[in-house]
Amino acid sequence: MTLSDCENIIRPLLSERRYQHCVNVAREAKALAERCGADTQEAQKAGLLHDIMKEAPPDEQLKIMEASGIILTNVERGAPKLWHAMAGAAYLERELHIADRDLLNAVRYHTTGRAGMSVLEKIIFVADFISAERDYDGVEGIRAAAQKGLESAVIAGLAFTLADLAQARKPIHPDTFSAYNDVLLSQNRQQ
Ligand code: DGI
Ligand code: FE
Ligand code: FE
Repeated sequence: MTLSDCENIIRPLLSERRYQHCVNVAREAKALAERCGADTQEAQKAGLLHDIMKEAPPDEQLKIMEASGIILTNVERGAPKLWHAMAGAAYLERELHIADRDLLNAVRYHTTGRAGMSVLEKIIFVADFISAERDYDGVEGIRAAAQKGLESAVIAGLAFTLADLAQARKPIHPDTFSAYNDVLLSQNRQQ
């Protein structure tokens, strides 16, 4: 599958604004991959595809997850914003017959992260936070962390999300916690 195949797949499924976000995430993912010696093609593909189900109706997202045997936890049921990542990976696997496990995981875990993320998973997680059009309060801090290294940026992104969710009294997915502890502890070990 080429990059233009990926563009053609997502274009009819997304608004112009969301499509542009995916193009920007792909561009950022390419830059991050170059800096850490990862596969730039894979990074761009995952960047283009990561939000493929973002604008699908919630009942369609639920249907795709159900069809692929995903049973939602209570936290997941109560947080529809988490669905597009799981539904996206399920859609890519079942409907588009993509078998690349690393790419599927990069899509599946791009919102929460998880313990034991691969380099590609970290790249997409970070690229989604700092893509060119992002302008939320705090984005500059995460961009600065990315200058230090991929792990620093993952930690900064997770710390931002955890604080934000707790502040808003929203449920926090266990994968978000495990990702934070895992990357933080493995980074401390390396220092
Ligand atoms: O799809 P994007 O908008 O590009 O970004 P995303 O997939 O990272 O989604 C961000 C949203 O997901 C944001 O509103 C916070 C929410 N989110 C991330 N982790 C968690 C979460 N929501 C809950 N309830 N729990 C989480 O652990
Ligand atoms: Fe997303
Ligand atoms: Fe995104």
